[in-house]
Amino acid sequence: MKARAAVAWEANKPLSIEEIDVQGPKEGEVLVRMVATGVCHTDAYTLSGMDPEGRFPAILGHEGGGIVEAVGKGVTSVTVGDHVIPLYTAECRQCKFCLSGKTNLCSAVRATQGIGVMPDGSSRFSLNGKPIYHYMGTSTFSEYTVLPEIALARISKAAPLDKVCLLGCGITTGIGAVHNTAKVEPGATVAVFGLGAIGLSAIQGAVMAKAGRIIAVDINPSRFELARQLGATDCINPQEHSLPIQEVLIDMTDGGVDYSFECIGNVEVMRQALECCHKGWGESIIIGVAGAGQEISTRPFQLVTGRVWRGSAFGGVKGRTELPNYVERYMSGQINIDDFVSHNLPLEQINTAFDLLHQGNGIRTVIHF
Ligand code: NAD
Ligand code: DAO
Ligand code: ZN
Repeated sequence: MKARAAVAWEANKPLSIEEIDVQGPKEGEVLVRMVATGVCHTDAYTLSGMDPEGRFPAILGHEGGGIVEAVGKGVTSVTVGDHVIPLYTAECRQCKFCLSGKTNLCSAVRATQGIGVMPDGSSRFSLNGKPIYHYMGTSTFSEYTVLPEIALARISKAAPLDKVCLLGCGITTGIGAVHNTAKVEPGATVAVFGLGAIGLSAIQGAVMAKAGRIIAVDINPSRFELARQLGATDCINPQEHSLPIQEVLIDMTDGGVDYSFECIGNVEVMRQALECCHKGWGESIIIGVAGAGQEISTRPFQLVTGRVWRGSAFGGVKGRTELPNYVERYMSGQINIDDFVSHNLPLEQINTAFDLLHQGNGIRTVIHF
């Protein structure tokens, strides 16, 4: 079938709207009609050429909401007409990772997903016979996309797809990192570095966890209003302080925070986020994705004296099992998504969404098909 899609022909070039060919779903696969998709910092990162897994030409996008159009042989967990959120972290429920009870990472389709193809090694996208790679196993910047059945969360049909698409990445990641990775407890002091969709969602997660103090840190002060509205108790711009930000935070919190979250992808900030943690027990969670080849550093004594460094992918959330409940929590007013949608644009204007992201203008643009 034909589909309108935004194709990334090469790194650092605007996406190009094309009418591509999409092959139907093979065994275990599902064809999804996308209704809406967010544009995340990670899409921009891959388009910049800094992502070691980035292959071109590709159809980017991983924060989508859509409707099942057709299913391949053997598919049992979704049916035509179901509303779904694509998962870049699949959940097969059978692999060593899924069965471990220790992680949401799943190995079932990981190897092929990482090189931009479906589990059988081929792509379902092409133009004039030339294959176009998948991206993160999701490729939500296409009107029609194909995913393995195990990479789809089936959600309530009552939920607006142009809002809950953001649960496909940013909002779930921030909330999940607080609950599943850090396990923030009531009364805890929390610092969140970077107030994009991820950091602002970590703030809402910290409020849900009943954190006592939530310190929001960003160099873009236009982010502070929403941070406060979501529950930040303090907002700090490191550029307004002469001392290193970790020292400022330690002074403010009688020795450091209980939990910090790095939601930027900056290795210098990762160090600040670790070092502002309280001696003996403070934990820092890395969520941001740093450029290829970059490394983190600190004095080992920071760890010897009890600070802990962790990382979190998709907030530790098992998508097929847990995402439907995130959708329900949005529907019942417990999760804020609406305030994160700063712009709505048609697919044809997707490059404007990348411009807005680079300008730090708004939180999330939602693309409508
Ligand atoms: P974003 O660009 O919308 O937000 C980043 C924020 O960081 C901005 O407000 C910016 O002003 C601020 N910032 C930049 N430099 C700073 C500094 N030195 N000190 C303080 N603040 C600074 O990005 P986003 O979409 O919220 O994504 C954040 C990061 O999370 C990205 O690296 C993205 O790739 C990553 N990510 C990770 C996962 C995961 O599962 N681990 C999932 C989604 C996104
Ligand atoms: O299982 O080896 C693996 C990798 C899983 C990838 C998980 C994604 C981590 C965060 C990437 C940014 C998401 C938008
Ligand atoms: Zn698995």
